[in-house]
Amino acid sequence: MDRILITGALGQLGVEFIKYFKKYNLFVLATDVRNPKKKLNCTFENADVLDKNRIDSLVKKYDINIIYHLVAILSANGEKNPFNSWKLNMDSFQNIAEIAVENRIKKVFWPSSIAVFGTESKLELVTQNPLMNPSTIYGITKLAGEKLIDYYFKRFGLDIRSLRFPGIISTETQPGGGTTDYIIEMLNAAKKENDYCCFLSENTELPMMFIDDAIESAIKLMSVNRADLSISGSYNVTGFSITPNQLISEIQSNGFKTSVNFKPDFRQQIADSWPKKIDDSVSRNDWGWKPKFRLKESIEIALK
Ligand code: AKB
Repeated sequence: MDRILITGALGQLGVEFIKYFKKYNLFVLATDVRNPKKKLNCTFENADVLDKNRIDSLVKKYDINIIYHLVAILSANGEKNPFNSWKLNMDSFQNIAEIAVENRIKKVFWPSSIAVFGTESKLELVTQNPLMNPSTIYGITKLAGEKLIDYYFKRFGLDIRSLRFPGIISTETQPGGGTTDYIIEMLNAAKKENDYCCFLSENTELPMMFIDDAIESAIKLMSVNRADLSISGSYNVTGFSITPNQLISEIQSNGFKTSVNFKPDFRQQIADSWPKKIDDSVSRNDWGWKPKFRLKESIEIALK
């Protein structure tokens, strides 16, 4: 029986993973440095993943055999304090890897990101293995993590599985400090009939994915035989691509009024170094990935 530890459990992905696992009555230990604002439907421990001894003792105490390690400082926040971002993103990754090896954890899920790509990655349609020159410290930590996944698998047989997530559209928990966050901010502004000032220019195209697809993709990847996986780093996945202007049209066609003005800031440069579209055919071929939620449907649900 799987006994799952989720780190960074109160973030955008964590709360949705908890909901998913609880549907199947699995044991979940959620950890975070924050305390939950409302009661969680699972065991919770306040714990800092940088404190290796504490996480190690929780893994032993709760007899954990699967880890979803979701802690990260995202792209835009990362640029505000790159040293701190490297420390949190990499030291937490290393702690989890060591704990996983020492406690014979069956499998680890760790999200990578489209931030691993860069201006040399042929951004119109980014394939699985292009040249990668990430422009942010966040992207650099994700690329370093991808290399470590491969190394730890060959060196210790540690089974870490990973997806390069695009922007995630969630309705319950907000993202924090990312470059793709504009999409949720604009949707929320439309729902509240507020004006919105967009930090990316109107035609900036970026790949996105609806939260249910993000969760499904991770669960599916975690469930297949390792032998079927041709990639030992991280897989491309995507739902659809969208620009702020297309989002405005979608919001309006759902009957909402929007008043959006554009004031691109430092995040524009980050977005300009990221893919416009993602080729996820290797995921489709290796483990049967197929998104369920397309652009129109995702925006419609997010506006409810
Ligand atoms: C970000 O914008 O930093 C994240 C990501 C694409 O990894 N949402």
